[in-house]
Amino acid sequence: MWMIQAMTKTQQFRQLLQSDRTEFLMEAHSGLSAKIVEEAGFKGIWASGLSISAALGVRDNNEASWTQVLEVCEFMSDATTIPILLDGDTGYGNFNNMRRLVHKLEQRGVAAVCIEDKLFPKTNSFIESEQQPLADVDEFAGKIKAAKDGQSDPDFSVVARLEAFIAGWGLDEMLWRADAYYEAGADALLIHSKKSTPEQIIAFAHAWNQRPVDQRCPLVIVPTTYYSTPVQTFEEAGIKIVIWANHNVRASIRAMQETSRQIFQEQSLIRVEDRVVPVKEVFRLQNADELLAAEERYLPRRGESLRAIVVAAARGSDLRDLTQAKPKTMVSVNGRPILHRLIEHFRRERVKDIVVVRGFAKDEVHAPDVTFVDNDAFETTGELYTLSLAQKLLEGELIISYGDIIFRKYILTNLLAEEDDIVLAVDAAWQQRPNFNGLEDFVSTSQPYSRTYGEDEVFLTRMDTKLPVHTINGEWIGLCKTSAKGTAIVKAAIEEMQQREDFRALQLYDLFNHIVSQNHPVRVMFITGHWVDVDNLHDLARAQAF
Ligand code: SPV
Ligand code: MG
Repeated sequence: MWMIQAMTKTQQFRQLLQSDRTEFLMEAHSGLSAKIVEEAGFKGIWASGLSISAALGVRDNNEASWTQVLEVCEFMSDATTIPILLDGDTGYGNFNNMRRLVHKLEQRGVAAVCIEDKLFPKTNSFIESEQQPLADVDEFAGKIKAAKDGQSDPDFSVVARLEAFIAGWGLDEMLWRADAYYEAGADALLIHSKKSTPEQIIAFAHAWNQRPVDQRCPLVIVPTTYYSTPVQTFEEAGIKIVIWANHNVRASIRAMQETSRQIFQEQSLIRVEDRVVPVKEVFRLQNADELLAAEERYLPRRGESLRAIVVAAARGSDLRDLTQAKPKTMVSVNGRPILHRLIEHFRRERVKDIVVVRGFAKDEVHAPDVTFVDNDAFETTGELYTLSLAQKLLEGELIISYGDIIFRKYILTNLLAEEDDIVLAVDAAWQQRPNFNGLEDFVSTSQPYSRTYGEDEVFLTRMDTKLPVHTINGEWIGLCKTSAKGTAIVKAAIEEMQQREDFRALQLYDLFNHIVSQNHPVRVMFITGHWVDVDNLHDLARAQAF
């Protein structure tokens, strides 16, 4: 079987060093700029000391600690798939600091490090360079050796950077040092020059390339000052890698200065908006879509949490003294108010957002993390009016529930699993109810309940407290589930019904009958018992025994 093995970043860097063409590294100083470099098409990144320190707001004098630089490199490495060559200054100390640096860089996915033959703390090569002392050759060679001996990945590269030209020395000093560094194990040499022409580089390359192949390594250059030199010149000189060393930080400084200045002066974003990338581009660079997809996979589904609207405005006067000072939804069943039992059922399922419309003794209706809506006209209005007060909250998947019911958990579970737009839980065993009080929501359905054949096709035809007995197929238990589309149908129905003069007196069965009359199917999910609505002391006794 063929396996295509992706190259490691260290192997990729080696390939750049061994390329038969001149290759290019582009500067980056952060995860964001590194990503931009990769997207532009570069095969490698120069993690510039100048740029990283500038972006951190400090000088290029080892003011940022080596671990702070390492942190930046880690972000850059995480954000990209191409190799990073870190500008490791002087290695942040002696041979011992150097080998520890290599160890940590390997851990963070950095492919190579470049160290320069100066003294810690270093100064940028373009600042008073001729007063900068160079490292002792043997000390620096020892540092290279320690780095090479310290690496665990055989493909990790160490680039030795020669600063003799920068410090005012000539070709001989350069070549002598170059031989020593190569001898110590350097995988490449970075020849630095601050001239505005490439003459020093060309001269060095020319002399270096006279060496037998087994006594020389690839050359790297940084043409910041001799920027007008055509790349072809470097190619002809046999330069392997050209580093564009600081142009992203310089570009961003210009862009940030202009933008800040403009916004400050104009106190407006109007003329700036089109000159900056859209926020969407920021999200794209951050790979925000990947997180959204992962959330789908790993988080409880966002769209799945749904709302319940509990209609609980009625006093429930048949409960007599028990509802003297509080509504029936707050009457305790075995020590806990009915409302609290209901809410617990809801929350255990995916119904997290609970709205309670209260009316009678509203101050006695309480529950944690619930949104309350008040029907202060509860004495003269019906259930539909109560529900309509939560009209604005009618959106998305929804449970509409009475506030005085107790039921077995599976009823809610099964109802939530239904996929129809509007589904009612209907008790087919309604006749086993021990007493009737004239308030039952009886239903007629498209076909009667049957244990033997599927109920998928059973729909509501009518709901009322008064129905001819022979047409009754069950009793609605006060639980209705709607899909987002079903909720919209309910909402529209309420809006239409609000035009009716008798709207304030209407009940929930009027709502369902209206919906049916509009030819919207209302599905029936049959159950047989396992619920109680607490209307009177009789019901309460049954509920306590439940
Ligand atoms: C850097 O980019 O930090 C360098 C290159 O070391 S230079 O600034 O040209 O010295
Ligand atoms: Mg530097």
